[in-house]
Amino acid sequence: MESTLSIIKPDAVAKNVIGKIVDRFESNGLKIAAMKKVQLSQADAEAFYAVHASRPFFGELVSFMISGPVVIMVLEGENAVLKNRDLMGATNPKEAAKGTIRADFADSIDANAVHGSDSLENAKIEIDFFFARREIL
Ligand code: RTP
Ligand code: MG
Repeated sequence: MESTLSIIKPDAVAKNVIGKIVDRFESNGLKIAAMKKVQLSQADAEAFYAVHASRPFFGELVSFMISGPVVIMVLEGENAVLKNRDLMGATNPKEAAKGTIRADFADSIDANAVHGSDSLENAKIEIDFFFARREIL
């Protein structure tokens, strides 16, 4: 059993498709072990995406992530990290495979609907960043 972190980004929350995205996870064998709606601060977003701090898109990424509320989840299941990445599709929705969350709900490489941990190691770090043990059930 693995756990991974998922974020429904501000664009998808604004589009009112939280339920449709959660359904993709539940329909594909992932369980919602924790879930909360949060308005990230600039400091939250900068710390969460610190690995990208030197990238040219960092400023845009941070301002996009704080442009409205997000929904943060811990997903649990077999191969949860990879399964979530497969369900999400490619970073750029134009390149995302048919039927993936980004192909169906994302508008651009910035407003790309969801975040998902990219490794088991990062999943643990990201889950600890947002959730206390008692919030994960
Ligand atoms: P995420 O971390 O949000 O799940 O996305 P990802 O792994 O598919 O992509 P990553 O390389 O980690 O990049 C994080 C987010 O930064 C934005 N980005 N913009 N303009 C660009 O070239 C560019 N590249 C990445 C995307 O919003 C991406 O989700
Ligand atoms: Mg990433």
